Amino acid sequence: MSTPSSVVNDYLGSEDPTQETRDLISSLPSEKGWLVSHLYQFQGRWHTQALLQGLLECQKHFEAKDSDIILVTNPKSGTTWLKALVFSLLNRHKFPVSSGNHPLLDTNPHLLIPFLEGVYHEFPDFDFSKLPSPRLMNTHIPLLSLPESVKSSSCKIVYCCRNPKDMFVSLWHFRKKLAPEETADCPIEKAIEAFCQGKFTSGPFWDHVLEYWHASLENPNKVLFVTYEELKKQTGDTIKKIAEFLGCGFVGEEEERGIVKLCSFESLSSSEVNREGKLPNGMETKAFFRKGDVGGWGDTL
Ligand code: PAP
Repeated sequence: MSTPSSVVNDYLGSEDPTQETRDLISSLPSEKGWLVSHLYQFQGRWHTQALLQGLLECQKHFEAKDSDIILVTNPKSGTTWLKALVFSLLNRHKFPVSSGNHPLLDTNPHLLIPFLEGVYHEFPDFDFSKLPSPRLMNTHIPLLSLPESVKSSSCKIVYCCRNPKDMFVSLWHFRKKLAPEETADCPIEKAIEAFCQGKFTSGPFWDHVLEYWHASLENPNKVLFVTYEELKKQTGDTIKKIAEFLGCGFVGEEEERGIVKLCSFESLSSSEVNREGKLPNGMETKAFFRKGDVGGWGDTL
């Protein structure tokens, strides 16, 4: 059985990198991490060893199609929620939200939508070309490190940003919940300092956000920029905005209300699969649901 720290190792800090990654990693700047034991700087951004390994495989092998949809976030910025929302939106005719047997009722959103660099890390030979069209995927990869085909194709990117204070607190609790032994004694002051220096998965924060923000201004048909806070305040309107951007047709009032309810924090976090389930790597699904608040960072440190 996986222990909490081995789960984190599976997810974030591979024990067994390929020779190519080992050679590359040995040449990169590295820092002792606060989330995992070490972070590595590649193309100016910080990565865990495992996700860097996945990123390199992704850069080498992923071929984007014009019909692809890629959800991009900094970690702990609404990934799980956005996955649930866009999955329900795209599949609303195949799986009507009010049908009572929707996949989200018994499957964690992370199992419905592949995490690009995570899959490439765990299964470097995974054949993405076999996924049904339109392929829906997610990533934390910074814009400048995306595979070339993502940039040159007409695939669509939905980017979700969150207030960095809430994001940091969420990441801090996520780490604490999983308590990797090697970083358990890192005080929060040190973690905040490291976070502000951009030292976390896919950091620095503002580089990640601003690159996608500028891309959304330069190419609004390719990149849509939304925020966690906007999603919280106006979930229905934001779903409609995403639907329009993805060209997936008119969303009726009832459908919209059904998606909002099905994907709400209360609904997702209370289902059995998200209270007691585990991902294949052993990570508990409840680790992705804590408070789901806006601006709660000050109360929860
Ligand atoms: P990931 O990037 O590792 O996949 P992600 O889903 O972005 O994680 O982050 C989890 C955060 O989203 C948690 O925030 P918190 O720690 O501040 O509470 C989690 O509670 C929140 N979250 C998950 N699902 C929802 C939802 N349906 N609505 C609102 N917030 C949600």
